Amino acid sequence: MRGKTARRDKPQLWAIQQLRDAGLTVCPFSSMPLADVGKPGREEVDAAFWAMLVDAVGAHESGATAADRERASDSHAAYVKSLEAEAAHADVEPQAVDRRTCAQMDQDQSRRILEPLDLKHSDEMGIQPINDLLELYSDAYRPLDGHNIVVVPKLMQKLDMDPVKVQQDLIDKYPIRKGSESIERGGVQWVAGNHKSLHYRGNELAREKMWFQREETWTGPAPKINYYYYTGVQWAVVNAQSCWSKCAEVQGVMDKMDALYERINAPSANHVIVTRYRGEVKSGIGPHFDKPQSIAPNSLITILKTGPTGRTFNLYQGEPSSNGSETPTWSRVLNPGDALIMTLGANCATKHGVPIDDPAQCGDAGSLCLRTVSEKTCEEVERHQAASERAKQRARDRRRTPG
Ligand SMILES: O=C(O)CCC(=O)C(=O)O
Repeated sequence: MRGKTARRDKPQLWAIQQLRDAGLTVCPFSSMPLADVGKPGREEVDAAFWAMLVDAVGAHESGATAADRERASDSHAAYVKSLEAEAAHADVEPQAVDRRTCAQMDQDQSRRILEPLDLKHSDEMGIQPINDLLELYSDAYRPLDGHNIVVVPKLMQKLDMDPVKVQQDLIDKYPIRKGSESIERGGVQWVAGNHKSLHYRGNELAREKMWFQREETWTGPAPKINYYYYTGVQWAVVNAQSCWSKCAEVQGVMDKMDALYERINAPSANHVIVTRYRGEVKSGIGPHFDKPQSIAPNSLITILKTGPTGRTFNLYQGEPSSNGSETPTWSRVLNPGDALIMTLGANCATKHGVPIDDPAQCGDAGSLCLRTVSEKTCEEVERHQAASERAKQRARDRRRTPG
């Protein structure tokens, strides 16, 4: 990319993605974090980022003038502003985009991200671990023909884990942060669906969550945060993530799962999201696929079902109908201890969800979802958190003084 030849109004996002894929986390010219390009609804941010890059390169070329440097400085400021506006938007805009448009943008954007990653290859890499699981457990099966997804009934019990006790101990031992209660950075805690940092486009989530990573968070000489990007994730909630060595229940599960992953030659997971679906409320998760931006291409995604009650689990193929509704191609109750394990490729080629059943018919349930995801430095996370806070403050100020 050359400053005077690249068009600043024609973002070449693949070039930025290539730098990120090569392991670069900041722009070598501007020192700004290299953007996670191509997310749905980020066209403005992406365009501002690209313009900043082109101008920054221009300002470093021989013969650059004071005007070139000034332009670079202006576009740097414009990029920072666009990030802040985006962070504010995420919190204050209620239902700005309808679900179907969102789903379509997700699909389109994932295809763009996945093409250069050669997902077919990554799915092929995943065949062996999936076949190994089918061989290890005679009752394991593929729920969808032609996809690298396997269900292993009662995997937790087979590995000497108790899915009911794991969930109950997590509920009994750790605090839950609700509404606008503060989150203890790096502490083991639940975050309620009504917590402000879990709101998605102004709506409460119908489930509760905990986040864990393999390594220490926020401490040590070069602390890192394992970051899993999903639609609606807010920077503030990253503080709720802790190291699983602080939580005997998750540590116990991960010891067993590490050994299993090693046996089937799968890259070990470094990130776990615990979800609780309360029996007394309508709780679940709609059809979705895990967003691939931050997930290691050759890795597995494992969902371990916990809690006292089984819940229906749906797999979907194909596009939603014209009214946006989606019909599952596979639908079955997954019982406590069952595991559903899939390659990133299979995840992206399908959708999955836990339908919002009639609460009268379903009790407390939950899951642990294991992934292998990217990492960010704590400074990067703090920069994003500060920008997001500033933007929220400005949005609040604007609401107080309209016009
Ligand atoms: O809880 C489950 O069974 C599914 C969880 C899930 O799909 C997710 O967290 O993305």
